[in-house]
Amino acid sequence: MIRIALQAKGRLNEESLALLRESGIKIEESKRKLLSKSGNSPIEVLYLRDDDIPHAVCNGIAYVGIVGMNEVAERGFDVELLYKLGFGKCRLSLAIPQNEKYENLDYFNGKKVATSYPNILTKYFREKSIDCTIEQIAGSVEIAPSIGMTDAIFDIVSSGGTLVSNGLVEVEKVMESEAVLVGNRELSEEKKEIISKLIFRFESIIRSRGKKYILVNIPNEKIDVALEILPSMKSPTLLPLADKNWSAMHTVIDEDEIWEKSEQLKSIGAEDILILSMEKMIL
Ligand code: PRT
Ligand code: ZN
Repeated sequence: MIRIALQAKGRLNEESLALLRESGIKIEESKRKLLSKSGNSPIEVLYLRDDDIPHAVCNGIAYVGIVGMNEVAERGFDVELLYKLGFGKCRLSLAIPQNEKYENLDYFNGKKVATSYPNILTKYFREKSIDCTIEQIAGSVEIAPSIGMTDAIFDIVSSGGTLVSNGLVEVEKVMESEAVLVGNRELSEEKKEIISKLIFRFESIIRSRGKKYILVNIPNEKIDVALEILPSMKSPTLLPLADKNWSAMHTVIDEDEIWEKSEQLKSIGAEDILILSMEKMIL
């Protein structure tokens, strides 16, 4: 049995559960339970606050966990980084009031910074030889400068909207973060095997994100040009059509390229372009 720690509620909860569900792991969706067994796999889910996940994985209460890289770095527990999951993307940045003049990191010498991530920031300032006072606060970090508590903040930024609405401007990006799968360092071979199967499923799902399946009919004399327009994982599948002068080409493309590639294909005489969603990409 593999116990996986997930955030009980919050920004990572839904996508973490979706990843398990898409991996074919059925989990009872009772919100009040701390521990939920899968009905069809040797997996149980332990719901925790994200702050507690690195510790739970490090001491073996859970064998693996899904948590933001920022929490892993802040807590400092020795866990193995198994896989980057591509969601919950954000950055940890230093921000100062908009009306302040900023040239470089020396700005922070002798200043006070509010943050919920004191360990990451202490390490950063130490490496950069900046002498700055760090005020640890649990939440609403962004209001600290406006109430005169600190000169600046160090916090998670995603769209940047929170900074703007609090009259702050981002001046230094200290680390990038995303949700990661972390593991306990002393797992049995049997558990490692179950986890590597889980990672294989996660990979197949994550790889297919942002990709589409394209089917297009091409006149045979244009196949070479179409191959240049549609490079693919190996090479596109080509199937003859009933009309001997035409072939169907199937391949995978990036979602952002759909319109540009479709227009290029149309311009060389391609017809009947179908774009389909992709669920999993197993290589
Ligand atoms: O209750 P629990 O302790 O489990 O949850 P939490 O409140 O500590 O964390 P939660 O659910 O807010 O975030 C979980 C994780 O999501 C974080 O540790 C990050 O890894 C990741 N993440 C991704 C974010 C954001 N994006 C994010 N934008 N976490 C927080 N924010 C907040 C940020 O603190 C700031 O207040 O959103 C605001 C900034 O957003 P923008 O878009 O305005 O820049
Ligand atoms: Zn938290």
